[in-house]
Formats: sequence, structure tokens, C-alpha cells
Amino acid sequence: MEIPADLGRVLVIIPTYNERENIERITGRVRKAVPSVDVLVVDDASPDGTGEVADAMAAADDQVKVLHRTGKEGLGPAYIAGFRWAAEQGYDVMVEMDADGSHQPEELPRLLAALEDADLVIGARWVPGGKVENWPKRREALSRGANTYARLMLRIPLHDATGGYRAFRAATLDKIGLEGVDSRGYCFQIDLALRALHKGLRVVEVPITFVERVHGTSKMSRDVMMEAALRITQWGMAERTGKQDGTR
Ligand SMILES: Nc1nc2c(ncn2[C@@H]2O[C@H](COP(=O)(O)OP(=O)(O)O)[C@@H](O)[C@H]2O)c(=O)[nH]1
Ligand SMILES: [Mg+2]
Repeated sequence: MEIPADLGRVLVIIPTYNERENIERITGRVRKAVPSVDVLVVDDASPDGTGEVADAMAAADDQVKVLHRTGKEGLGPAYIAGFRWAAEQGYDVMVEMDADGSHQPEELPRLLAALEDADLVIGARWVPGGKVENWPKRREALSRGANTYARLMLRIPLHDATGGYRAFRAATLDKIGLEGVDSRGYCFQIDLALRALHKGLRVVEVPITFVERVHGTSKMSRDVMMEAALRITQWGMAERTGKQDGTR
């Protein structure tokens, strides 16, 4: 399927940590679903050899690139490195996508179509038409709870602020400014959405079907959850007391 030509050059950024069994399949699906887009794998020196698998794909396909980082630093720093690389290469749209098949490449044309009238498009689970498949009840409750807390605490009109299937215009990332972003885990997603809203940018949610991974394991951890809970609370308090740090 093809995508709106006026959006310009699109890069799908896939962060990986131990995704050896997933990375070829997801990259192949992206290349097949939307042949005009390029793929960048950002690997944090995965011990399982994901980086080497990605290198082999890049050697065989000009539209696949790899960024190797020296160690596991979390999702946020991996995406920031990917965004910087994309900006240097002159891409116009940066897409975030998980490696594990949870985000379906076949839905990408719909996200990109919505970007025609938006600055940031978030693929959302917790909106009418959004779905999750095979997610344990516990994970669903956690995600719904975190999103409700974020919506109320931060007074934002989003239902899936933690969602990690997204399309940004390059100009959106420029306006947000990534210098002050130091969120590491999933609260990185909330951080960027909040910054975009505070800049008055158009943030739109599009329903997606999120499919739980079959291979490999989740990197969700207690630390990641604590970081998100603490940050949401801090940002919410800062908003209420008028002590925003100026970047938001
Ligand atoms: N480069 C990099 N990728 C990561 C890191 N943590 C998670 N990821 C990737 O981010 C995506 C989402 O992580 P996942 O473990 O599936 O989270 P979940 O879906 O919330 O359980 C996957 O592609 C992971 O490989 C990290 O520290 N560095
Ligand atoms: Mg996952």
C-alpha cells in the first residue's frame, strides 16, 4: 500500500534489545506493507545477536539501516539517537514501532494518512475501535490504569499517551526539542506527547490493534513502572503549582 506523497521521506525506527527472533519478520512486514519507507534498527548491543541479524538485513537491502549503541539505556535514549540520525539524513517523518509484532506495519498507511492533518499521530488501544489481542489481563489493567492516571493528572485529552506506535513530523520533533528529554522507559512516550501538546501542536489518536508478542520477552520492569508513576506525578504537580520548567 502507498502513502501520501506530500509527507516526504518516511523512516520507521525500531528499537531492539534481544529481539533476534522478531527483527527479520517485522522488518520484512514493514518493507512489504509500505515499500517506499526506510527502516532504522536501533540496537543496544543486544547479547542475543540482534545487531548482527540487523547488519545482515542492511547488507542485503539499501532501505534498511542499523544504529549500534554500546549498551542498554532504555527506550527513550534509543529513540532520541534514532531521531537525531533521521534528522541528519533529512527524513521528513519519523515512525516509532516495536520489534515484537505488537504494532502492525499493515496499519502504518492509516497512521500516515492521519498525519496529513496532525503533527503527531498516536496509534491508540484505549479508544473506540482500538483493540488488544492476547494481552494478559494484568498488563491491560496496568496500561489502562497508567493512561487514566496520566489523563487526569496531566489534564491531557489522550487515551493512550503511553502508546508506542507513532508518527512524528520532523518539524514536530524540532519544535519539541529533544535536549531536555531524559525519560528512559515508557514514560518517554508520555513525555513527548505532553511536550507536543504544550507547544500547541496537533496530537491525534488513531485506533490500532495491538498484538502481544509471541517470541522473546517484555522489557517492562518495576523500575520502568516506577519511573512512569513518579514522573507523571511530578509533571502533574508542576502543572498545578505553575512550576513548569519552561520546556513544557
Ligand atoms: N534499543 C533498545 N530497545 C529497547 C529497550 N527496551 C525495550 N526496547 C525495545 O522496545 C520495544 C518495546 O519493548 P517491549 O519489551 O516489547 O515492551 P512491552 O511491549 O511494553 O512489553 C521492543 O522492540 C524492545 O526490544 C532498550 O533499552 N533499548
Ligand atoms: Mg512488546
